[in-house]
Amino acid sequence: MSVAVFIAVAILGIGGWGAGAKGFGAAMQQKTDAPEVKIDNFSFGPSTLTVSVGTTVTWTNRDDIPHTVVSSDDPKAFKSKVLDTDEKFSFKFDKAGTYPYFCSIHPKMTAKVIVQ
Ligand SMILES: [Cu+2]
Repeated sequence: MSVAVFIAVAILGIGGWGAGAKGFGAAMQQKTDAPEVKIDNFSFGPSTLTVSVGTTVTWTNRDDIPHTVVSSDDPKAFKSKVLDTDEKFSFKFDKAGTYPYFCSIHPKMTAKVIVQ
């Protein structure tokens, strides 16, 4: 094998691996039946979560500080109580749309759920 062919194969190999890994990630996201948003270090992760209609999303407070999960819409689509460390809040999204939310204790913490 010449050096040029070797390099071409190596580049193609890396490109193929990258595309494969991305496809795998997307497939994993769509297959998740019970998606979870982790609250940690004053942020929601992922900050944008896309789910299908009828999905229940669970938020878990992994921070050592209390947080809440409150819909920014009016009227509010959902509102959690104050979540202490490791406490969870779940909400089932029955209607398509974009659901922005925030933490009422730290209003700079914002994120959204997209339901399609
Ligand atoms: Cu908070």
